[in-house]
Amino acid sequence: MTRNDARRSGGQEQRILTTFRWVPEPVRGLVRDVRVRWALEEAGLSYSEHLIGFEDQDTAQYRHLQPFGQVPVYRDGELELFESGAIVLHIASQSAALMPHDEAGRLRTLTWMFAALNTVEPPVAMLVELDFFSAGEAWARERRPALVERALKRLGELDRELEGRDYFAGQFTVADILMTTVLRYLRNTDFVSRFPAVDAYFKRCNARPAAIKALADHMAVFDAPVEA
Ligand SMILES: N[C@@H](CCC(=O)N[C@@H](CS)C(=O)NCC(=O)O)C(=O)O
Repeated sequence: MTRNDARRSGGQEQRILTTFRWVPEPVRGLVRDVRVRWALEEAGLSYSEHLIGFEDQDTAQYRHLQPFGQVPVYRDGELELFESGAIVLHIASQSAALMPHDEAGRLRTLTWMFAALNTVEPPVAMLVELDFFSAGEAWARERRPALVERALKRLGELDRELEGRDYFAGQFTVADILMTTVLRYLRNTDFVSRFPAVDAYFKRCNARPAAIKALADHMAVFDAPVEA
């Protein structure tokens, strides 16, 4: 539920998601605020948006909230958080829809959250950043095959892991939000579709109503007139 939905219901928002009001077309849908929106939708928690521009990233006020000048930033009442993983973990701690109650299930979920952010995201992000920002460079053409190989290796490992199960931690959890948004970075390639279990998983997660709503709300920001 975004600011506009909340306004319609007359709500006063204590949760505020800060993200960019504009990003270039090729990265729309990939900005990490989508993770937070998705987690909030799954948890049924309403929030409002605070939109910033690139010119705000280096202000002392913003660096106080986000030391690296990045998005997303999230406020929940008095609590200010940065790092999308930490933010969705906080949201998951408020909802059984995102995190099992039992300790073994919670630890399985944490393990797969770290796997998404620490083991799968780096090789995928390296390849995608190269394709987005350096595609025409001679050095990038030389470097790319090794990065492709690394990303495909990870996808193969995920594929084996997903055989015979729908989600990484037994049931749908916040770890699947992180993993799906990482896999989405590869949307300009056919890599995900080469691995049947990963492909089915990716489609299964993206088909969730909360995922669809989160992405639509993220994209709606770029259609809105820019406020003076
Ligand atoms: N590890 C951080 C990464 C945040 C990040 O890279 N955000 C991007 C948008 S998805 C950003 O703000 N890029 C602009 C910049 O780094 O200056 C997180 O997960 O929150």
